[in-house]
Amino acid sequence: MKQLLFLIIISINGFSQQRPNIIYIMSDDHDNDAISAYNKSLIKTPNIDRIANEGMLFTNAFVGNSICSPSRATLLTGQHSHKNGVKNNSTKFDSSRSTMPKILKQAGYQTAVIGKWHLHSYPSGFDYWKILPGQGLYVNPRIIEMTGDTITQEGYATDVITDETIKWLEQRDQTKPFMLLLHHKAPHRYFFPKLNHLEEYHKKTFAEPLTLYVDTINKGAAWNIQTMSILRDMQLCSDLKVDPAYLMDIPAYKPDSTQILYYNAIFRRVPAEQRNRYKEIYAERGKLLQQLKPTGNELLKYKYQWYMQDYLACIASIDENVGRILDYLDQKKMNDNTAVIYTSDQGFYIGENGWFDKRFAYDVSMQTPFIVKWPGKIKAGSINNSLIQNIDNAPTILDIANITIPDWMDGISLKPILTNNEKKLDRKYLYYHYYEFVKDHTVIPHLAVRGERYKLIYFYTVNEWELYDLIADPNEQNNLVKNPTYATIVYALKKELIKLREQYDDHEQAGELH
Ligand code: SGN
Ligand code: CA
Repeated sequence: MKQLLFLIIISINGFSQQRPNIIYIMSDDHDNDAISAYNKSLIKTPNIDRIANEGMLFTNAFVGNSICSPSRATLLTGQHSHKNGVKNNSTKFDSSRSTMPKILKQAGYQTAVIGKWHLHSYPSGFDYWKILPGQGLYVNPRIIEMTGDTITQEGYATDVITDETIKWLEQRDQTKPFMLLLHHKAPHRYFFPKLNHLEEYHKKTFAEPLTLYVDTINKGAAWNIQTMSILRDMQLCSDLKVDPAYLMDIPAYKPDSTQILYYNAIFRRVPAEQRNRYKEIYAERGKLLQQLKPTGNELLKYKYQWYMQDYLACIASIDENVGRILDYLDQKKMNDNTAVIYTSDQGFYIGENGWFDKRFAYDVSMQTPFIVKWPGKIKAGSINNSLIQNIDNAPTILDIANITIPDWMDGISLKPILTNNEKKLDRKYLYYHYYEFVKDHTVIPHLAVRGERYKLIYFYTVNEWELYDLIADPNEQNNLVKNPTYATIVYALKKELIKLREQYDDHEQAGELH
């Protein structure tokens, strides 16, 4: 009897230590406001919402450098950009570094990455990978295989990436737990939807953000220099797919030769049997421009709607494909032992300040969706407002797998709060450092410290500071840095910023902080 009890205890222990599978789904430039679990006014995303309904939704999830390759290097290393070496989109990730997937693989996990990679060196530390070269293509995407060969896979990128993922799930070594990175290309610029979703979304009209028409002049150097304006910088022909034929005779709209090249490159890839229908839908935009010749805010009003129609239709595909993965887990009865994370590489401007793109430490772009389900461990439908950051992703994944987190990672594990929503993270401030200054969007490099209530930003190359009260002014419109009432807050936050730089060993000169 005693022996039987002993055996039962051993097997219960063994079961509880069974290592979970982890599926990390990351899309490219998916803003929180375009997920109905966060915001009901733009789109319904029932499948992404399933993750929230069965798990935990984080309302204060941020990145440390709001741009693609840096965010991906942070996912692999749990480190801020200055430590992992990828500060901008053009730096190659040093694949000899120790990473979260390598550690998992050494511990007996099967590891895979499928989809967008964007780190300029091949994945290492993965048992299996299949990646898009560079930014990737929406239609009939090219795919680099583990042999180094590049093939063309027919179909729409979001579907293709999911098909490939399901194929891998089927053929994986079933005796091992796995960690899979499923990285979508969508809804990244040039926001190209699948035809059935465009059919639906081009008829819709979307609520405008409060700050769509704000005057961004006289708000400081960074606001003046940026080229993120939907009105000025988003291209009718390449971004909004208006046939150049409609634009050539109107000087205000006339596309340059590069934009025409982009337009032709986009449509060349579209299957011949669908091309006419796409063109027919997009011709409505061209006809309207020819007829009304809108300019200024009137033009912005239309461009915003067209942008949202395309962007949100891309997200409809993502949501559908998230549903396919969740259904697969259900069918294979893998739900109970699989943690699923849904996130993006950062937030994205969808009309706030009249902008698109990201990069800034303002909340719209510094924020990212972060939703996790892990049945039996995370209480269904929980919401958590701790300040979390993408440096936490790698430590969290390791901790979910019961693997010790190396001390060189900057982030902390979220497992204690995932498994107990009553717990609070012991963290009051987040560190932010954006570096890249390129002709795409010309955002001035900056440092920032984000607390629960206030955010201090330092555009150090032009020596300009900004302070925002995130409760009184959540849209970050009123820079309080010169207001004497806030002098002590500015002083305290500067100290916090210096402390964070010391804590994370960011010793590179960045203006005059003291
Ligand atoms: C491209 C886009 C930019 C975008 C960067 C970075 N221009 O250059 O709008 O900011 O990628 O995106 S495009 O005309 O080529 O589409 S990121 O996701 O890789 O950071
Ligand atoms: Ca991105």
